[in-house]
Amino acid sequence: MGNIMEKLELTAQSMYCKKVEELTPSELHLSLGKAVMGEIAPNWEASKAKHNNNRRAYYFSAEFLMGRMMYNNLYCLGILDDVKKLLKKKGVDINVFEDIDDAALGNGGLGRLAACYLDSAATQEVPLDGYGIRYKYGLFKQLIKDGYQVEVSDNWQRFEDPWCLRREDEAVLVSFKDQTVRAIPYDMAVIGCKTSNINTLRLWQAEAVNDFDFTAFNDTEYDKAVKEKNDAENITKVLYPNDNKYEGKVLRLKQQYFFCSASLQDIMRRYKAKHGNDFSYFAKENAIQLNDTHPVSCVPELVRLLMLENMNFDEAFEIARKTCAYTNHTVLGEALEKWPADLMTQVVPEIYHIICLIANKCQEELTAKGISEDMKAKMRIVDGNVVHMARLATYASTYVNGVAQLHTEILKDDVLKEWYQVYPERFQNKTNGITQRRWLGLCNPELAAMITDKVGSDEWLTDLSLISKLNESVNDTRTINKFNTIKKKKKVQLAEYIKKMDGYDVNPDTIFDIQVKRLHEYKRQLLNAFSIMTIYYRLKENKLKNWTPTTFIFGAKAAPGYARAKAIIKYINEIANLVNNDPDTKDLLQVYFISNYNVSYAEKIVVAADISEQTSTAGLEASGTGNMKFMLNGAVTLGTYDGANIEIAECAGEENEYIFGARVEDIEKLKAEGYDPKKLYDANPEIKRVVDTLIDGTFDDDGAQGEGSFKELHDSLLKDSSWQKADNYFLIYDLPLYVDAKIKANADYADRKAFGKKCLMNIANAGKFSSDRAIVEYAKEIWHVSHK
Ligand code: 26Q
Repeated sequence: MGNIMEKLELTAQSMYCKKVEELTPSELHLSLGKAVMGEIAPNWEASKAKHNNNRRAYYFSAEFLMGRMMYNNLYCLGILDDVKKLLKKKGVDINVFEDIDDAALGNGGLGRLAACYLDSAATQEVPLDGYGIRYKYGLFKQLIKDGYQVEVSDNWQRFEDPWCLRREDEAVLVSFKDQTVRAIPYDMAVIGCKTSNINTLRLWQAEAVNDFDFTAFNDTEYDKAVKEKNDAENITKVLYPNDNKYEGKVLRLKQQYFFCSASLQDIMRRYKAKHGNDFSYFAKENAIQLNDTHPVSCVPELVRLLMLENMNFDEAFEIARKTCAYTNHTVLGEALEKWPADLMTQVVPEIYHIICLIANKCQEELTAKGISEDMKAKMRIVDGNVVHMARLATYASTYVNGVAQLHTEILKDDVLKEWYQVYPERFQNKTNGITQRRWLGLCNPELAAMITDKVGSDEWLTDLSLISKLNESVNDTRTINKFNTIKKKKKVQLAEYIKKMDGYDVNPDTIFDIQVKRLHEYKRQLLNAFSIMTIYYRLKENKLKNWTPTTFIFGAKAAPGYARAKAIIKYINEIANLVNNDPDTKDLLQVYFISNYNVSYAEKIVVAADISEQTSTAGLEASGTGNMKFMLNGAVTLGTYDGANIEIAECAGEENEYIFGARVEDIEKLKAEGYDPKKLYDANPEIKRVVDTLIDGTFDDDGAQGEGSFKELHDSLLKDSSWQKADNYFLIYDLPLYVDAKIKANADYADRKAFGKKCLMNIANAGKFSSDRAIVEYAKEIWHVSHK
């Protein structure tokens, strides 16, 4: 500890010629970061050496949504409180680091899961290192202007980055059809909690091969040199802002191949230093986890690299298949990657060629197994001009897993049905998890202290199953009161934060009903909006008695090209404008759309919720992980039978959640019968009234007089289009059931003791949802590597 402060003083002096108390926030951030890095260097070196001597695993992911590193690293090192005190002595408030942007190198669930898994692997001493992309610009920052989303670029590196070491000496070359670039690794230390183990996240940055001395060239050469530099740097310039949507862009394909090739060359180099050219141990020593299909070019690239070592195709493929495993994160058709063959030929012809060899081998193998032509056709990896990445990943993997029980079942009997029939032994479930260090210990120290007190130690920080001891106290009035007091405190803190960030005056004496996640039709933020309008009209007409005042909080980024999602943001803001200013309802109902929802905002929000909104159409949310963060912090779930909600309700008891709406079987039945939302709408005046607020002038549709983006939303609910059925996500069917559930939750809240017990039941039974549990399952059942 003393060491860190001494190192900090020395760094401040040598870098800035300043005393610690004179540093600006960003200087302090850099100096303290560097001091921490110096402190952990010996443990990091030792962990690397240890990993190198044993079977190990790699997590390949196009996204790592790490969030702010400073507090987390100090926390995991066990020195956060001490550093806070020592800085305070110098008159520095540790909160200054809130001004430093976090690296948002991910979109949402998939990227955050990767970050939680790295954290858990480090803590559980699983030899797992991450490989990904060091985007110059992460996910855009969101402003709300006049109710609309406005995107601003995220230049996170302007604060510099003390957590990454540039490893110039380990750069490699990556070649495309008409371009070769340098891949420079940046290593981030992933610090375990209560262990000396430190893992590595290696992120690759693209740079030009030739660092020209520009001035030495004439004009044409100069332009050429600049072009080469720009073309190279463009590859890792920006994160694609799509969540759960495939987009077939050349640059995206380049990003994927770029980081896979660089990472594999890195792994091969390390392997060759140990074993020379004998690759017979490769699959015994290395496991690679593919985080969705984004890194699936890893398979043909590994085959290519092994063939360069004089192996034949069949041997090389056998090694690749034994090395890789694949996690699927979505069942949405529009999210499954299907790359046009001609585009692949344009960018990475050799890879496309190897994919064709794999596709042929697969068809031959299926023939040998006696699979029918009909089924074989459904399993083509290359089908005409289309390369099916999920099929390639499934064929070329030891294991395939879904991310919640229901999701895995849907993979087995729907999305990957044929593959399950032929290769049933490959399929596994690995229900997602979250790290309790960031998502309870760090973001809710008040609740963490109460839990430590009840459990008898803070061992739950590294073994969340111990939290079940809290079950003994769920009926205890004093414990419930204590919990309710803490929750209130977190609501006050959130209200202050919202005031600071968005300028809204939120009343912490109301129920906090919160929906924060990426904006997507299937997640049904619009359903929530409709339920609020339904309640608004009932309140105005005195049809709803005993309503406890509620604040509805939304936070969501829409992909910049997703017009409907952007229209939904505007619609929610229009509702906010109406109900927050209506004297009849403003003390009963408040609606706020907070801007720029991200990991740091999430840390303030999930701790303050009474009700967690998880309203996806049944069968469509693979798992969800936000739901787990709310549960762990003692919110009840108002949600559908979908993804991990089902397991959450199973663990906490269904009577402690508010589960509503059509289940997967119901949806299937509705589809088979020919679901007609127009009928329900015509038959139910309350539904009609609310849905029609999209077109009847209740709200301003951007001056388009009922012909703008709200009209398009209205049409999407009631009219079939060439590409989608009316009400594709079953909002109209679920709305009445949802409103009932919401009103029930509101009524139950009034009994502060009974409701507090429900919250405690959620906390006490959240043990399963630790990413420590998940990562140890991966270590044992998929990677076969060691763990604590
Ligand atoms: C693909 C191709 C081209 C451009 C973008 C993409 C792309 C990018 C991100 C496709 C999908 C994603 C993100 C998917 C995602 O976040 N899925 C979520 O994964 C979570 C972790 O398993 C689950 O909890 C969520 O249910 C799931 O939606």
